[in-house]
Amino acid sequence: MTDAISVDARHQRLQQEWADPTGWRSLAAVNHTTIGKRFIVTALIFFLVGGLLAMLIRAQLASPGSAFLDHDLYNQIFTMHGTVMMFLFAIPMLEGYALYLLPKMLGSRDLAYPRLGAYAYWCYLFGGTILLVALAAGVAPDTGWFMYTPLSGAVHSPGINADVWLIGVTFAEISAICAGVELMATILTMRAPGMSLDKMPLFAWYVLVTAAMILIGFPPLILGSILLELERALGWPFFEVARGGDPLLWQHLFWMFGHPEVYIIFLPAAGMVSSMVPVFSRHPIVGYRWIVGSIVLLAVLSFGLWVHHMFTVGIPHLAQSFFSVASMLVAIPTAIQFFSWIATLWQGRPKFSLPMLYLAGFFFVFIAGGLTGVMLALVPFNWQAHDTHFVVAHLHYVLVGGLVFPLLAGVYYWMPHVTGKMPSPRLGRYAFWLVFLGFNAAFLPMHLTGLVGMPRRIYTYPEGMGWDGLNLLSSVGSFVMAAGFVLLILDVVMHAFVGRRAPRNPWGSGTLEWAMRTPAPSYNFASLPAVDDRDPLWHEPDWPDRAAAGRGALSAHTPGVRENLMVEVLSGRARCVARMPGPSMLPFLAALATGLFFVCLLFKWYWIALVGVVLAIALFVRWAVVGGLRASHSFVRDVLGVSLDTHHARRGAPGEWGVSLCLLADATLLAALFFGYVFLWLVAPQWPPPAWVEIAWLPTLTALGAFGLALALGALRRTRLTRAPLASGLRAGHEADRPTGNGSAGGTVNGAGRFVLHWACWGVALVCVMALLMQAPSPQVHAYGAVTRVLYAYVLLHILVAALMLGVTHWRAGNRYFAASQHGLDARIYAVWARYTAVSGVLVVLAVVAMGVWS
Ligand code: HEM
Ligand SMILES: [Cu+2]
Repeated sequence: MTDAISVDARHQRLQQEWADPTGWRSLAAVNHTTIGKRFIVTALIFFLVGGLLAMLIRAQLASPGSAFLDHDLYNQIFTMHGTVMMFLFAIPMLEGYALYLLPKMLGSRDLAYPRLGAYAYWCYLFGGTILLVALAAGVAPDTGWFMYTPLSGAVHSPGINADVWLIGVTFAEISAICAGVELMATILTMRAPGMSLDKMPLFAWYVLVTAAMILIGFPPLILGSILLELERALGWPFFEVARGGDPLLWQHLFWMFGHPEVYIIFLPAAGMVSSMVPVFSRHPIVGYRWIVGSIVLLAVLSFGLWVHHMFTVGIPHLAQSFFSVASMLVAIPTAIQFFSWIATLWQGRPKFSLPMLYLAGFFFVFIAGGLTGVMLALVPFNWQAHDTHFVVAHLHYVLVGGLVFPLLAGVYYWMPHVTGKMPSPRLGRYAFWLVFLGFNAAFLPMHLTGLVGMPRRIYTYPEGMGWDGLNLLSSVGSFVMAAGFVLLILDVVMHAFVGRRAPRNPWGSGTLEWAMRTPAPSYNFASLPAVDDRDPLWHEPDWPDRAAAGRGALSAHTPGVRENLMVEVLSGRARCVARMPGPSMLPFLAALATGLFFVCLLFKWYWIALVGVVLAIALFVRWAVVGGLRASHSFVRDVLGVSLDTHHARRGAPGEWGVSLCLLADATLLAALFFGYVFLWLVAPQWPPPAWVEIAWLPTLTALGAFGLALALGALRRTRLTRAPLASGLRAGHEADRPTGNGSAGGTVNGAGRFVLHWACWGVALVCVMALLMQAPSPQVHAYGAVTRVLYAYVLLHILVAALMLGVTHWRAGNRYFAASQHGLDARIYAVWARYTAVSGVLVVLAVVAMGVWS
């Protein structure tokens, strides 16, 4: 049956099934190819904005005493340059590449949560727009991209500028967290059959580690932003010394994010390098396992280094030595990767195509940045160079070397994939030399201006400091570099239209993204043949033909249904068939509602903000509840000779992965909050003020009891309030057919009774935590009251969400015949959240009691 229809007919059908809507309905698009491209194009626009701001900076600094920009505007410009480049260009650009490429490299048809990907995109776009509008209105943030308190506090930055940063960036970070969840779940569960973890392309490993780092690295900053906004808007003094706070808490929270951020940017770019080097060496990568080990090590190390950004704030010497040594250790895993790349080139027969030229630029520039990094890790040197242009030079060698050059190599390498056209080697070469020479002319001199004492973030400088010539050179260099970028963009855009038609797999790559027509079809693969090698296209050159002819998994196509294969995490053995959601306006609308919430916060219209929250929740619930498949859709499918269920029926469904990964990020946020609690306790004097501490035993103990009960109750195993036959064998598309044979009374009573107990648990917990929150000391008077209230509010929020999820589970169990409810998936998802809520609730309550008892 599989070969019954022609390759082209199969292509047509699938192309239609998976294509995104057009016209204004394209707002509903969810396909990863579309979302990835949107991310990339939007990030490119932000790069151009950031680059324009850089040009303004360099124009101002070109000569001493320049009056081109005044100090106020200059502050906004360098802050926005850094902010735009880091949050709106670097991270989203890499996410865009990953979202576009990964399913194709993994032999999958889409990402695990197509609609979440769309929501992530809209959050990113709206968050970034808030920042750009503020820039145009002249109220952009102006306290530097790391927003140090107390400068960014209400006293020293009274305007709306700092709020724009806190709110716009947090909005954009929601997008990053969504992308992190999306990418991690996809890599772990959705691959071609047989692709075990150690046969994944290296790029997937890099992105897997990066996604985990996003989930662990971003929450501290999100927390910091929430706290700072609470301080600015409501006067809760987390960072104010006079009222029991500490400005260094901000620095810790910021750099717990900020240092890993550098690796979050570098790793996917290094992943691109690891994808290209073997292709152009015509040799498999040398030391695959070493590379995997080194990126995991790099990720782990990077969470223990943040204090090296704070060597000058007055921390104990022992701590300084520790963080200094740890910082230097990072050179080891980085070097392992470099040696692997060099060894691959050495053993292969390198071919110097255009992308290789850019990779050579990466090698040179990034290593130079790494070396100045080791210099800065030496504490005495750091004291000298801190906050000078030496640091500006270092960070650009690392960022431009470690990110921009690999990215440009990637642009040329994957351009045929996206456009179906080949780039021009000639223009690309000119562009390279302009960018490369311009970059070095711009940033090499900054090492020197820094060493002779030019501080960063000054809008002008007097004549005769010995900085004039070097600064002029920097400025000229940066304009040459800008010309290079313009040429490159022109080249790519032009050749996308008039370029030579690209053959299939033009560079002779071994990975699966090239096993398809170009430009890529909406469904990626007509079927998924098994994979048993790291470079399938080298070892099984007929893989693409087998896929196209339907000689792999999922070749039987049911109209109106998008199917994808889920595999076992380690072995890559086929596990079940995932039914993927199609286009929907809900992600767009939900992001709009989220945006309403954030914009209202910005203008302090708290009542309307509440409307935004309610709207967003309503849309999310609709998204989760109504979009669900009807029970009659579940069926068993024969895949490569094995029969597989749909995903609902098995543990480890996408929904379970989704909540668990969200909770990973959530737990890091709580850990950061505990860090703040303990930090203030240890560092701030008189903390907590003894007169304030009073333990309200009744609600405390009752809350503990309720959480304990929630844990003891266990899962809602029986969620079917009425029984329906397992709908195996039923054909899809009959949503209306209600299973006949109504449930036995036993099932109903059992199920309903369980629900009542769960409801009671959350009801009691809610009342108790509410009481604790109200009784806590005033948040405006002392940081102790403020932190305690934030802790309780955290628990309260989780209880409310648990109740919401319980409501959804309950409703679906009683009213309709949803597949997720039938197979207990709703209950499993709810159980994950409920357990987390109970455990975190216990921890919070105990932490407050502990501090009360101790002091
Ligand atoms: C396109 C070429 C670029 C040029 C000419 C450039 C130039 C500059 C200059 C002169 C400064 C120092 C401003 C000051 O301290 O007064 C700066 C700061 C900065 N740049 Fe760039 N830059 C470029 C690209 C990038 C890229 C690609 C990134 C990141 C991906 C980046 C991230 C930053 C950051 C984070 C700061 C620190 C901002 C702050 O101090 O708050 N830059 N840039
Ligand atoms: Cu760092």
